[in-house]
Order: sequence, then C-alpha cells, then structure tokens
Amino acid sequence: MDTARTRAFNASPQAEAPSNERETWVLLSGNEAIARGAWEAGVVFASGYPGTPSTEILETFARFPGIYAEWAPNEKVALDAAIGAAYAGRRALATMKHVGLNVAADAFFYASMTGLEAGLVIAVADDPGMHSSQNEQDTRNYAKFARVPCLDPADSQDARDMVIAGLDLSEQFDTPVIVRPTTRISHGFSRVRVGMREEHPPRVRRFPRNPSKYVMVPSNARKRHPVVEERIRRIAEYAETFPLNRVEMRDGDLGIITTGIAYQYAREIFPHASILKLGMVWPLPHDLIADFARQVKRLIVLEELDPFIEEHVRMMGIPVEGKSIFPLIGEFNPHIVREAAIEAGLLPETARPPSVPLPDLPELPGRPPVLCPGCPHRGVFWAIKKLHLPVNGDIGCYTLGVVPPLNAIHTTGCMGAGIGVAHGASKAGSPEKHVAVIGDSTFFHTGIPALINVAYNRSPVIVVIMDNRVTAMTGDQPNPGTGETLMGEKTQEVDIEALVRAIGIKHVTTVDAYNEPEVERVLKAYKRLDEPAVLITRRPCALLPEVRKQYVPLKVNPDLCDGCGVCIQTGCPALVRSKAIHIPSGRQKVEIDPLLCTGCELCAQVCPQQAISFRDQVLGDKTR
Ligand SMILES: Cc1ncc(C[n+]2csc(CCOP(=O)(O)OP(=O)(O)O)c2C)c(N)n1
Repeated sequence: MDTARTRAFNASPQAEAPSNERETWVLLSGNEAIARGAWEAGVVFASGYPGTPSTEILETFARFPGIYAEWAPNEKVALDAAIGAAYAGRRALATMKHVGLNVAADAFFYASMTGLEAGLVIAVADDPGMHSSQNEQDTRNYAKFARVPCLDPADSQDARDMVIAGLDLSEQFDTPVIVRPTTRISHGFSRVRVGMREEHPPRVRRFPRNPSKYVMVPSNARKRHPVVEERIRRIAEYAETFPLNRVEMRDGDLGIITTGIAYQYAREIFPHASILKLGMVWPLPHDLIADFARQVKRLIVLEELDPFIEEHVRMMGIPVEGKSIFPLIGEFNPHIVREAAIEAGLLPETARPPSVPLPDLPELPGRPPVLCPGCPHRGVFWAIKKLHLPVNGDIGCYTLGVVPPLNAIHTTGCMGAGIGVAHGASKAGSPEKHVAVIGDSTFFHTGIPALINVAYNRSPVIVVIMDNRVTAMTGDQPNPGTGETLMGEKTQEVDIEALVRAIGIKHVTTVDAYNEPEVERVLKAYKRLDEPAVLITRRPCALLPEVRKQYVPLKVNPDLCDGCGVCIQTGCPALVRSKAIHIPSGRQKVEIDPLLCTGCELCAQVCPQQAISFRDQVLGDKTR
C-alpha cells in the first residue's frame, strides 16, 4: 500500500558525498548505507522498482558517480536486467520491497540455478508491522526456498558492510545474494564507517557463451540442480566463520540467538545475556549454533516475523524457545520485547522502567489517511460511484478511494490485480458490469498483461487508468509515462492511449481528471456498452512542484451556501464546516481552508447551489 511517502527520507548529503579520505564516519539511513556499500564495492548497474521501505536505496545510488541506475516498470524486469549485467561480468544491484520479490520470483529462482559471472545483490526490504504493505511476509523463506544466502543487517553499518560482503560472497560461490533490511533498518539512521570505491573490472571479456550454465532447458537444469544443492552446503560451511556472524559471551544463564533489528532490542532489554548475532540468516551455521547452545542454560531466539531460526534450531535437536514468548505478528519494539520477557519469567517485574508522568496534553484528533486536497483521483471516484457498480481496485494513492466518505472500492489485493479480478468476475457471470481502477505506474507494472486478457478474451469491463503522470504513492518517482529517467534524462514517454488501442480496445477516451462532468458522461456511456472500454483520466499529481505553483484557493459564498454538505461528501480535507448556520435549514455552512485548497474545482462542480467560486472567478476577484 505504501502510504508512507518517501520524501521525508530524502538521501542525506553525506550518503552521496564520496570522500577523499580512505575512511570516514557519516550518519546514514540503512537504505543510504546499502547504496553506499554497493557504490564502494564497484557496482556499476542497478535497477529496481519503488516500494516502501526500499525506495531510497536506488534514489541514493543514482546520485553516485560512475554508475548507471534505473527504475524498471516492475521488479521482475529490474531483476532480469540486474542478472543480465551480472552475466556480462559487471557487479549489479536490484532493489525492491518484500512483495516485489513475489513479482520477481521467477527471475530470482532461475538466477539461483544459473549463478552469474559477477556479483549480484538483491536488496529486499521487509515491512514487519505492515506500515505500508498488504502483508508482512518474511523474505528469509524465499532465501531458503531458492537456496540463496540471505544477510540481515542490524544497523546502517551492517547494511553497508553486508552489501560489500554479499557481492564478494556472490562471486565466491556463484550465487545471487539477498540483503534484507526491515523498515526500522531501512529508515533508521546510525553512524557508518565508509570507505572509497573499489573499481572491479569486468570479470568476463565478452558475454558468456555457456549454454549448459545459462540456458535452463530441462536437460541443463537437471545438471545444475545438484550444483546448487552442493553450493548451499558449502556456503553453510562458510557461514561457520562468516565474520558478520558474531558471538558475544556474557552471562551463561541466558543465551539469545538474534538477527536484524531484534539484535538491538536484545542488547537493550537483556544487557547481561550472551548473544549469537547472526548476520547470515540463510544458510545457518550449525556448529556455531550448537556451540553457543552448549554454553548457556536457557536458549531463546529473538526474531521478528516467522520462527525461521527457531524452527531450524529445534530441528537440530536443541531445546529452544522463541515464538512461545515473543509475538509472531507485527513489528517488535523494546516495550513489546520487555513485556513478553517479563510475562515468560525471563525478567523480573522490576525490569519495567519507572513510568514517567506525562504532562497533561490535549488529545490529538485522529488523522486517518485521505486523498490529498486537489488529488485528481477524487473527482474520478465521485463519478464512478454514480454508476453503482462493483469496483475492483489496485495499489497506489487511489486505493484511498476505499475510505469514507467515498467508499468507492470493493477489492484490492496486490499491484495489477484489479483488472484481472474484474475480468474473472465478469466472465464468471457476475450480474453487474465491473469497473477496474488502476494508476499509471501500476498499469505499466502489471496492468498491461491483464488488459490484454480483457481485450483478447473480450470481457465488457470498464477500465479506468488514473494517470497522474507519476508514481505518487512512493514519493513521485518517474515511470514510463513520465518522460524522464531516474538519472534525470529526457526520454520517450509511453503513449498510454496508443498502447491501449494497439492491444485491441476499441473504446478509449482520455479526459481531464478535473473535469468531473465529462468523466461522468463517458462512464455512463461506457456502462451501456457490451465491450471492453478504457477511460484514461489524466491530470498531474497535485503535489508535483510545477503544480504547486498553480494553486488558486477557492472561496465559498456564504450567502449562497445552504450547508447541504454535498461538497463535504467528496472527502476533500480543505472543506470544513463553518460556525455560521444557514437559516432556515439549521445546517452549518461550509468554508474552504485557503492553506489546503489547491483550486481543483471539484467542490465547485458538485455544489448544487453554485456557492463555490471557480478559479477564474477567484482570479477575476483579485484583479478587480
Ligand atoms: C509488488 C509491489 N511493488 C511495489 C509496491 C509499492 N507501490 C505501491 S503502489 C505503487 C505505485 C503507485 O503508483 P500509481 O499506480 O501511478 O498510482 P499513484 O500512487 O500515483 O496514484 C507502488 C510502487 C507494491 N505495493 N507492490
């Protein structure tokens, strides 16, 4: 869902300022540190798709000298491209959020089978607690599934070091390597000792002609599988001495095996416990674990999300506790870990810090997520609602069409799902016509094949492509419709309308998303059709810098407003009830907050009393 806009996490200048010193200390977020590590380790090619909490890795990397970086239309395309670079003997990086690896899974598995010529790190950021995601899947399972090593950083220093170690590991064992930060690591800042870039000349002179390794037809794949199994066995051996696995022996009463951010909580909550900090979480070092277990009386695993390490330790025949004490679901914090430990008798009741009395603060009003003032999606949902049809949504800012007062979306699963769900429901005999809504970036991501299915297999669904000219939800990244690349070059933008026609959709209309009556007119006409139809609603996101310069706050004429509240039903945060009461209806009139209003005119278009001025009228007032 990615409700967290990433502007707040813009790369700190230190992340990208290559120093002339051989070693320097800087303050970096985990994502910046991953980018820095990749740059220092000689990565020349990076490709990714935005997704919280991973986005800033590529945004930071793109600013380093001597590299190439790009946003791909989706994670599979990004990973295929990074694999191509690594096949060509150049160190490469792919970046994505956890659910992105679902999209890229096919590529991930074949890369494990083939191996590569040069190092490949896949940075996959997990989101325990689902701050901005539709699930909290644990990427360590993918590593085990595909027989690929996985490194789990516990702070920004680890994040940098693990990318460097991961690239070496990748080349040493001929395998892709996952580096898996979680939200706290990606967005948290800590001190990092950085170094200079080490250039790595291409590891092959020309692209390999080695079909038995790189052409995965069954006869070759069958030969590669034992190689892959043997490889992961050898990496497990290497894990025993991997320098980023670390034993910290203290008291022998309690031993904690931990990893990632949970390591920080273990240090804070159990200062006297012995700790086995695992930097490599797959494959696991059996002897190191068994040795550690022998030296402590009680062994626990402290890990967020799945009991991944715990189950493995138990399978080794070692008595261990973990999820019987700490939660399986959600993100940890020191409070959660401490309370769980007290409950399990690992800590005395006195371990609770003294409660500090808080000053009497007024309760803050709740601020549920809403579409921004001036969001071009709002009026489109207003019009869609008038059709009274089932709406299959997708993932982007427009997912907020689900919240009151719009309540305009009935399903949302993952990126690209909406069109397919509408098609399937329609073909299966759902008695109403279905509407699918999808953003421009999501359309390029996974919407196009689904629309081809609609066109080719002829389902009479209405597809609304909400083109706000940017990937807004993750912080305004360019996409193939934007006309600019990640590295700031102008490029040929994809013409969505021409593409949709080329697919074979006959009914295609592009409308200004701010023109609600026109959006409504086209949708009502489409409702009568028995064929696939596409409406492209176009208007740049209201938060883009060039749009911000054109804001014109509108005004309500208090003499005309009768407080009916129709405008409020659009859900625009700039509209507020005023203290003034309309006589005789007794309803509160409406006012516009000039600090929030952008002048999109939706409220003016829907007001039955024509009580709200349009932009021209406001501008006219000014000049008079
Ligand atoms: C597989 C996957 N990759 C990335 C994301 C993160 N993400 C959520 S929505 C979105 C794109 C939204 O852009 P767009 O479709 O243009 O809609 P907008 O937010 O601009 O309205 C992204 C990148 C995700 N949820 N799932």
